[in-house]
Amino acid sequence: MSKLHQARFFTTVNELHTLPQDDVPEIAFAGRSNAGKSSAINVLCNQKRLAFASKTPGRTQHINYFGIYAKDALLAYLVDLPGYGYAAVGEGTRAHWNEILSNYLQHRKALVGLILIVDARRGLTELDEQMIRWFGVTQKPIHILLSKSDKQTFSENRALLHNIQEQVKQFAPAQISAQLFSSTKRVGLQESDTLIQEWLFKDLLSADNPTN
Ligand SMILES: Nc1nc2c(ncn2[C@@H]2O[C@H](COP(=O)(O)OP(=O)(O)O)[C@@H](O)[C@H]2O)c(=O)[nH]1
Ligand SMILES: [Mg+2]
Repeated sequence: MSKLHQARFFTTVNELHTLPQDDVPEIAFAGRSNAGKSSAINVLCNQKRLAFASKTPGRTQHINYFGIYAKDALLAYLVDLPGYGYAAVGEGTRAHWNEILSNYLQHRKALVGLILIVDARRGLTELDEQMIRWFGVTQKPIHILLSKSDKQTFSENRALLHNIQEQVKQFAPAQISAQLFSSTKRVGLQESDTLIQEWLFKDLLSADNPTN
C-alpha cells in the first residue's frame, strides 16, 4: 500500500510566516483553478474528500497542508496550493497570491518537488510556465500531470505528451518530466505515486537499506 494513503488534513495557511516548521519533506501541487488538483490529491491518497474537489472554480484561496503519517509519526506533507488563473479574482487578490506563490516556490526549504497539474485539453499556459520559472531556479524536480486525459482520444493524448516534452526543453536545466493522468479513470496513478514517494522518502529508504 502507498504511504500516501495515510494522509490526513493538517492545517490551512494564508501567509508564509505561518507555514509548518516540522522538518519533514513536502511536495506541492500547483495548477490553474479547475485543472484537477484536488481530485489528483484525493485519488493519490485514496480518499474521496481529503482535498475538496469542486465544481465551482476559484474557491481554494489558501494553502492546505495534508500530513502523511506512519502510525502517529509525521513523515511528510502534501501541499495543495491556491489555484491560479481564475478570471473572477480581483487584481489585489491576484497580486497577493502571486507574491505568496513565488516566494513559497523559490524559498521553501522543505519543498522537495513540484507536481504541476495541467488540464490535457488546455495544455501548458503562460501561468503554468510562470510557476515553472519560479520553481525552476531551485533545481528541484517538476513533474507535470496531464489531467483529465480521459476526455481526449488516445492519439490526442499521445500528441499532447510529445508536445509538452518538447515545450519544457526551453526551461533547461530545470528537471521536468510529464505523464498522462486521469483522476476519474485512475490513469497514471502508479507512475505518479511511485515518483512522489521517491521524492519524499528516498532518504528514509536509503537509511532503511544501506546497500541502496
Ligand atoms: N473527466 C475528468 N474530470 C476531472 C478529472 N479531475 C478533475 N475533474 C473534474 O474537474 C473539476 C475540477 O476538479 P478539482 O479537482 O476541484 O480542480 P482544482 O480546482 O484544480 O482543485 C471537478 O468537476 C472534477 O470532478 C479527471 O481526471 N477527469
Ligand atoms: Mg482544488
